[in-house]
Amino acid sequence: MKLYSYYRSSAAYRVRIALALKGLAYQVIPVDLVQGQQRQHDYLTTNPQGLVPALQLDDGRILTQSLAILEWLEETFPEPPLYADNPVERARQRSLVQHIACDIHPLNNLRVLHYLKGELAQPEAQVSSWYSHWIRRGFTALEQEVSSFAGPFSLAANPGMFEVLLIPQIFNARRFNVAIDDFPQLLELAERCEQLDAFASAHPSRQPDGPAS
Ligand SMILES: N[C@@H](CCC(=O)N[C@@H](CS)C(=O)NCC(=O)O)C(=O)O
Repeated sequence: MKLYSYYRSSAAYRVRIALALKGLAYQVIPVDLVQGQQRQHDYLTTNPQGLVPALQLDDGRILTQSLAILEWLEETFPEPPLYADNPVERARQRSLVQHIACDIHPLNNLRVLHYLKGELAQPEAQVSSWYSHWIRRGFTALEQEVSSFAGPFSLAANPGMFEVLLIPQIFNARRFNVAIDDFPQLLELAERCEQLDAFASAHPSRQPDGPAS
């Protein structure tokens, strides 16, 4: 499989974590978002939406939208599972996943920040305040949710789809200097995940197009 990715893209980071948790090999095709490669003709034939990630399957078919890719991975490679067996638990886990993917992340996407800075002429301080507001508001509710987990991770003994989404969102918060020290349960959960190989290997600092390369 080929993953169209950018090292700092949190949506691509999600997919990298899930691929690693499931032990699947893949090749990274870097798409430089800062240089605008996502809007160039070549990439638009892969994903007309001009966003990463996109996953090209071994037969050439292409999947886009990280949640759709993650659900496909879960259905196609069920081990180890990233959701609970129980339908009610699964619905609760999907709710946490959507909280991040639908209610936090899209508000702080690169093109949204560019629009605020460019078309709406907002100064840097206002844009940072916008960024921080939506992360902190989301994390306030998530901090409460995490306290009801039955073990150290969302799947009790193991991380699941929630952590696949949470860790990249925490990376984004740190990258943009959002104050998150007052979310200790989320930070402890992140620390537990970051000690696992699958999470460590998917980290932006370990990507072929990352700063160390
Ligand atoms: N809902 C999409 C969001 C993807 C997305 O926002 N990708 C960002 C990087 S995290 C991107 O490609 N941004 C490029 C741009 O805004 O021009 C998904 O989950 O795949």
